Order: sequence, then structure tokens, then C-alpha cells
Amino acid sequence: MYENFKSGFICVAGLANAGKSTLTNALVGEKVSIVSWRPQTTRNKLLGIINKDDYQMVLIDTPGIHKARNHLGEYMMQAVEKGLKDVDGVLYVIDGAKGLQKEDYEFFEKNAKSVPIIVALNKEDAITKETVFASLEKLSGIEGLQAVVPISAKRAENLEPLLDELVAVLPYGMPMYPTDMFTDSTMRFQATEIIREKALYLLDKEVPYGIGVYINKFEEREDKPICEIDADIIVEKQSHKAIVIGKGGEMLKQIATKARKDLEEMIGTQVFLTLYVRVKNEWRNNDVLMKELGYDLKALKKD
Ligand SMILES: Nc1nc2c(ncn2[C@@H]2O[C@H](COP(=O)(O)OP(=O)(O)OP(=O)(O)O)[C@@H](O)[C@H]2O)c(=O)[nH]1
Ligand SMILES: [Mg+2]
Repeated sequence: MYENFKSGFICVAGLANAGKSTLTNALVGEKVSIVSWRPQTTRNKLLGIINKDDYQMVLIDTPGIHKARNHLGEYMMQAVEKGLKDVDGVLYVIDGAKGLQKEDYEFFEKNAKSVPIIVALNKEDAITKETVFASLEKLSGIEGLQAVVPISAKRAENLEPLLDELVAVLPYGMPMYPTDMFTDSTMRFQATEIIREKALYLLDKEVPYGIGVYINKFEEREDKPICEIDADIIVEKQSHKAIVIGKGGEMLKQIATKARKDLEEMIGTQVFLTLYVRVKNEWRNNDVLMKELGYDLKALKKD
């Protein structure tokens, strides 16, 4: 039946900040995941779907591998485990500027026997040829890797050979998602992520890591091309609230302005965005509050 069409799942994994989400977006050609220079930007596993004439590749972008220091971290690492389950291949991203880390070797050791691993040595644009060669040499000594491809996700360089390697591990079969779909994320979820992305960009120190976003209202008006969004920015400490609001409300205004621009692009209508800041003490260690914010640790552990 499906002799000429391939279809399957690829988990995009790697250490925090390696460029997994940048690469997922570049391969899909749409903004599936938010990106920032801060580690631990991605918190959930997210689907990015590549639809071509002869294949459908479902990429699962995952949080960066790290040692969990709170329940949110635990949730994120559980999401990585889930993302790796039953996939046809792993696209393992390495930050070429940092080179191979102990955790990368550990990942290969643990997984190379059970699933094909294709390594993307990323950020080629930011490093010397010698640094690239040094990492390639180290990678060539690791057993069981399917392929290693140096790339720049940011500049979308050398992605074709990488895609060829990924397509090679996909099985033949029918598409699993409608072929005009590029993600399964809802607009509501994407709205929370866009707001969080702006907070990650604009806020300093530890404040952005403790941010959650809750949408109170998401209404597309029927009479006019207008979408009304009310959202809470959740902070984990009382002292963070004033920082997010800023002097005279300046910081919150900046977050809202930047978020609104992206939201309008995503939704395709004018957006009226109202942001509030609320404190939920230590929510990153509170499973009930985490669930409210879309990080349901129990559910993720269960199925
Ligand atoms: N110079 C350069 N920077 C890159 C490249 N790819 C990603 N980056 C930057 O690296 C940083 C992290 O990128 P992300 O895509 O958010 O990384 P991630 O692996 O998804 O990070 P987490 O979600 O936190 O695990 C951002 O500042 C990106 O702009 C690249 O090819 N070259
Ligand atoms: Mg990411």
C-alpha cells in the first residue's frame, strides 16, 4: 500500500541550549517552539510536523536534558523520557561551541543500542573549523551512531543532508497527522509560550525561570477580526512581582507589546492583550499549581 510514502516519529533531544527548538523550527519551516539563549526554555514535548510529497516526519522537540532541581524539572525530564518512547529515530543536538559533554556520552551509552541516533553538531556558524573537526573526531569514536552532520540551525545551513539521514530511518506507512498540519499545539498553548518567550528575553537573573503563564480568556470575536486575550503571568515569589511589572508598569508593557506582535502574526487578527501578574508561591514545587499551568506531572508519569 504505502510503498512510496514514509511516515514516523523523530525525537529531538540534547542538552539545554543546544539549539533543539531552533532546529525543529528550521526543519518544519514554522515556529513550533519558542527559543531563547537561556537554558531550560522548552518545558513540554512539542510536535513539529514536516509534510513532504513522499514522507511525513513528526519531530518531537523536548526539554534540555539536565538534573532536575524541582518538580518542574522532574516534569521536564519525564517529558524527555516520553518523547523518546517508541520513536523511529533520535535527532541528538550538540552545541558545537560547547563541544561534547559527559551527559552526551551518557545519552549515547544508554540509547544507541535501542534506537538509531543521528547527531546534529550545531552552531557551526559560531565556531572554527578546527573546533568542528575536534568534535567530529570524538563523535567518530562513539559506537552505534547512525550519522553525524555538522549544521547551523540558526542559519538553516546543511539541513538537507541531515534530513536525508532522518528520512532514511523512517518506516514506510501512511501519514499519522493531516498533511496540512505542522503542530498539534493549540493556539491557547502557543499563546502562553509566546508570552513566556518575551518574559525570558526581557527579565533578568532567576526571575524568568520561575514564570508560568495562564490564559484566562481567549476569544476570537465573531463580528470583527479581533482576538481578546487576558493572561496571568505567574511568578513564584512576591519579590518577583514588582520586577515583572517594572517601574511604572514599563516591563509588563514591554512584554505585552512584544507578545502582542507575535500573537497577531500567529492568529492573523488584531489582538487585544491584557496581562496581569500573580504570585503563586514556589509553584515549581507544587504539583497542583503546576497542573493548572499545564505541567501535569502525575499524568505524564502515568501513561
Ligand atoms: N550561533 C548559533 N546559535 C544558535 C544556533 N542554533 C541555536 N542557537 C542559539 O542557541 C540558543 C538556544 O537555542 P534553543 O533553540 O532555544 O535551544 P534548545 O536546545 O531548544 O534549549 P532548551 O529548550 O532550553 O533545552 C538561542 O540563543 C539560539 O539562538 C546556531 O546554529 N548558531
Ligand atoms: Mg527548546
